[in-house]
Amino acid sequence: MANHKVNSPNLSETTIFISDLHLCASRPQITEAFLTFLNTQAKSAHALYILGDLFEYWAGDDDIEDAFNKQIIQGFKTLAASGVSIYLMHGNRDFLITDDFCKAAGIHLISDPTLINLYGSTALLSHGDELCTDDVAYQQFRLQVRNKQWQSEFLNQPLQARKNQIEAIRLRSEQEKSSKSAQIMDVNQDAVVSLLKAHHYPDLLIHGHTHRPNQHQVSVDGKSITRWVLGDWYEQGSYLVCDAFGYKNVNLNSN
Ligand code: LP5
Ligand code: MN
Repeated sequence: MANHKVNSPNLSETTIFISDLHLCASRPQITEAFLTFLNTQAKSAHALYILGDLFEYWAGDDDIEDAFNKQIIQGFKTLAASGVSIYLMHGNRDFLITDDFCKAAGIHLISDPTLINLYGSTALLSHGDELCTDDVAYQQFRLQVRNKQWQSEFLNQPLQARKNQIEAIRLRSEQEKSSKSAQIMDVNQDAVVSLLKAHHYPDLLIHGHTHRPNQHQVSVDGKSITRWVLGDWYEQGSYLVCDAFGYKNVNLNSN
């Protein structure tokens, strides 16, 4: 584990970060792994942060009655009832999640970005898609679908009609991604630096979205800031666990 500055830490506490689970009924193995994770590793944590893209996509909170979604909600509810604080940030797939889902699941919705105190260090949390500024087509799409007026018109349509449109956008997104370079779909360094400056040089930036789990050192005005990129849950689950002594990445299969 890396060393970190510590102010009056609770030595036994841990905080877990995950993102990009892309949960859906058609990937039962990862669903099973996630529900087991909630019932084991997450249960022994003080807090669980989900930094976006919990679901493959979210068409609106009127979908909380769906059997698959109910199963996930129940998993969170049980975890929250055991005393773990659960925080959820929107990703580019599930930004339509609102209070109904969060209340049912016992989750606190947090903004992107959110700055937290992590055992004496400052950690800035983000999904990460907004940092991919070279992906101009995506940023234009993002601007459109994050518009509140657009969202309320979209949500006025029947649930199945919304799902059909999202499936069509998903196909288009996959087609377009296949002709975008890896560099275009990564974070832009200037965007990272601007964000870190705007948030007064936190010790740590934790984000997901790019599915390129890694630890980078970013130099900003003479300060060295760690940028931690979380992995996705397509092949196997992984999570970042932090305590007063530092942080480490854990892959579920190698437990
Ligand atoms: O998710 P990921 O990592 O595979 O790809 C993202 C970007 N793609 C997306 C699209 C989502 O995957 C699917 C939509 C989510 C559902 C949200 C619900 C509400 C919206 C309903 C819309 C009808 O986010 C991808 C990035 C990639 O990350 C890497 O950063 O490249 O971006 C794209 O591929 C977007 C295309 O480049 C542009 C798509 C234009 C589509 C325009 C259709 C017309 C507009 C309809 C109304 C908005
Ligand atoms: Mn994403």
